[in-house]
Amino acid sequence: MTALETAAEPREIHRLDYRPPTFWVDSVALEFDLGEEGTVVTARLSLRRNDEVAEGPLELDGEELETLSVAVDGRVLGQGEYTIEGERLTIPDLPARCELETKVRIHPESNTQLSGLYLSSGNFCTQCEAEGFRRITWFLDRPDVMATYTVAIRADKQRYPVLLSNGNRVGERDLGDGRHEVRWEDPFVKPSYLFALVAGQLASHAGDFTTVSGRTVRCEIWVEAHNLDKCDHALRSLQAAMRWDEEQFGREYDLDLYMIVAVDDFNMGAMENKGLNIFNSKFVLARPDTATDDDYEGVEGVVAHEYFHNWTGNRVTCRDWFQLTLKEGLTVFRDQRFSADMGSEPVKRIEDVAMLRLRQYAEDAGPMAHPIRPESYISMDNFYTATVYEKGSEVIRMVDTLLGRDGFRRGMDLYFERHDGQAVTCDDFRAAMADANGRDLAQFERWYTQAGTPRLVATGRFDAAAGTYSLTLRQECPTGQREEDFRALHMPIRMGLIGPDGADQPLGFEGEAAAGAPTERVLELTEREQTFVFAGLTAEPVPSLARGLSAPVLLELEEDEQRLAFRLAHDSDAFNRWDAGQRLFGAAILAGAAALARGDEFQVSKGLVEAFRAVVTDPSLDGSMRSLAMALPSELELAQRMEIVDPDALHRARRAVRRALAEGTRTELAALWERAKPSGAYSNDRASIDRRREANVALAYLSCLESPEWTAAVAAHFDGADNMTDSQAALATLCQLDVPDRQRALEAFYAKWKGDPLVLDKWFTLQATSVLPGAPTRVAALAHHPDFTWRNPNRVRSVVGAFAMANHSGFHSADGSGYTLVADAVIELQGANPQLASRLAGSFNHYKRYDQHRQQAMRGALERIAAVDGLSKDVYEIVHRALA
Ligand code: B3K
Ligand code: ZN
Repeated sequence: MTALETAAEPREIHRLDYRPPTFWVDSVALEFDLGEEGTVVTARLSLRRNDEVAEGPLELDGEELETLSVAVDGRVLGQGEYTIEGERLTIPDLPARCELETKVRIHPESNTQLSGLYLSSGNFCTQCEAEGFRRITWFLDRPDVMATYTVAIRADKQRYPVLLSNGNRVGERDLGDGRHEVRWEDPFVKPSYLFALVAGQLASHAGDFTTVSGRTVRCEIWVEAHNLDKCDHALRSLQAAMRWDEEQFGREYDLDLYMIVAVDDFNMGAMENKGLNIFNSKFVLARPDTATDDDYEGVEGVVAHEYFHNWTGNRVTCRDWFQLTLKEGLTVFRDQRFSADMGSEPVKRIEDVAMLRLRQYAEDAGPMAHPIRPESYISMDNFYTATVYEKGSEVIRMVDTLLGRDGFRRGMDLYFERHDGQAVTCDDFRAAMADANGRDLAQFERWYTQAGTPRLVATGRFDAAAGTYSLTLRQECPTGQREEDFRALHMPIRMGLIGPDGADQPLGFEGEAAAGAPTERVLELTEREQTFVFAGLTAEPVPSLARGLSAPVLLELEEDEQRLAFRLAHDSDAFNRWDAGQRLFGAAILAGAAALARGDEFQVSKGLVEAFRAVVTDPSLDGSMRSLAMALPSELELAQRMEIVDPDALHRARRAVRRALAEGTRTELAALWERAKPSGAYSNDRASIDRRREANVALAYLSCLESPEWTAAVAAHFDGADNMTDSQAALATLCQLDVPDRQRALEAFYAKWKGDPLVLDKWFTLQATSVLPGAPTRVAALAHHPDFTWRNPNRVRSVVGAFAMANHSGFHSADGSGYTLVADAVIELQGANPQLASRLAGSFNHYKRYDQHRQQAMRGALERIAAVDGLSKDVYEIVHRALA
């Protein structure tokens, strides 16, 4: 028998098995006696039988609870009156209405999973989504059970002066024995996953927000006192998000208090608990000398995302976890739009699509492919995926495109009107959108049921005599999915036709009056294949399709280097300009990799260098756009397009293209650096951010020349930096160069920042992502550094995560040592922190796409993980899907 067959099989949950609960919980009263060695939780639930379900016992979820007592309506139940089996407490005979009181002891002090109640930097905090509340008390731990909560927290006054929970603070008293109690009340019904508690030594940076109806909301950012000077950006971001949601969606905040707490040990980015968000400190703390411009944008985006959940997620929540994209896809869409409004729309769109293609398209093409509304799971935590979030957002974006901005708003209004205070489904959302606009969105449901990235094959034919251009668009089954399961999707394709002069042509359909025709249209596809004929054209146009990536598809259109360079120079859609460049550079690198794999030489074409030069010098591009347009597609992204991935050839080809572009345009790059390099003191206005971006990308290219002159310039840039953006960029560049300045700069950076965990994470990441030879050995050494710990997820991700996900050539080192290292990490972590371990285990998901030798090595790594005794269900699910 193989290890696979002996491993105990965890239970799989199916979407179609949804059953309503036998009881509702109307209100919950919780009492916490927080202690250093064990915490006692008393829960009083007002239960009401669900009339829709004829009969059935009460079944509560619980995990790692020591049950001290169970009482109904004040009477303690005897042994025979209830059963506890595994993670379930069952009480067979209960009146239709009653009060259930349970008392349990839990151990936050030894909770390393960071789910439920745990300690971070000596402070208590919680994480309950998806199923962490059951690790705190017995409960109907499912999102369709919504209740009001009152909470009393008791703890030592010295050690835990600050005691927080959801809602409003309604009382405080001294308990006399060195302990105190604070009481909280949340008037809004919520599911258990939104419960939160924080206790510890914290200080707050606060400000006010006046809502559109004139109410004053107090906004508090809670951190360890030494971080108080890094909170202002988070506070301002919160206030901006509150205003934006009022203006764009008419959504006002509903409590008088909004709190954000930053904790260092957190499995993901942040959590939208009602009135008491808990954040990974990475998405709160920012000061110019510790956080980059990108970090600032990250804080703004995540603060906004969690705030937007107050309406899309909290006031209207999910009926069951299969509906997760109902709140996540929608909220990502809202935060993306917010960030676009705060900064640059095309830049934001490019960043989002780049991430979508890198992470989500890859997920869609591998063993974890699932529809945005999955059909089954073993561990829900494994389904907080790029597909549910980012593709989910793309699906909402298509609704917005199909209905128009006003129509979308009408749909949102109806959605809130119908479902405020309810736990609902993706179908309910779609129905609100359709009904508010008198539209049929039945076919659109297929985006919720079909997995994979559809291919859209485009062909165009110009008829010079007739002056027509026929565009045929054909939807093809996604790679890895079964042809018989694929049905045509309803998708909007935004497009234009570019004339020889570079201008968009009027798009008159054949048989229509050409006069006044728009120069851009949204074609609505509903069939496998459709042809659109445009008339009145005097010369063959160049099509620009799926502008702004108007549908999450893989667009396949034959375009040679000349045509791509033309679109890179002329496409009126900023996104498609960038995309043309990515296709152009990507094709060159892939052709180079193929040549190198055959043992041939390859040359970068003159045309490619000229196209690049145009980007470097184009006066119409702002610095952010220029830096995006100059960036070559990553090895990880290009690997997705290779038949059999050859990491070495790919790496060498990309390097060669980079160097050839730098050599061919060194004069222009140097001029760009001269123009944009730091001058005067740091400022964080948009123009300064743009300049920093283009300066740093120019310098990074120049460093490829490996000349003493430019290496010295990078070192000087590092030494002179007065902000983290420049400091990190310079150090990142040095980390890819085999020069003495690299070690010197790393030591200086460490000496300066060793006391700041978030900055130290950067120091680890820059080394873990260095592609210099010997990467696995260096990364193994980093994991033995005195500042490394397996207990802090940010630190683990900064070393092992960064290596596995962002150092393609290092992770895939031919000797397999990269795989061994990551598999060892998964095994090390899987018991203590299954969620973190399972994310890392996903690094092997694409092993089948590599050469035989690497495939075998990765398969071996997966099998070694699968053979671990008592493997956590999170890791089990990932590994078994990959091996299947
Ligand atoms: N809703 C949380 C994610 C919870 C993840 C649970 N494993 C953060 C967010 O999406 O806003
Ligand atoms: Zn979210």
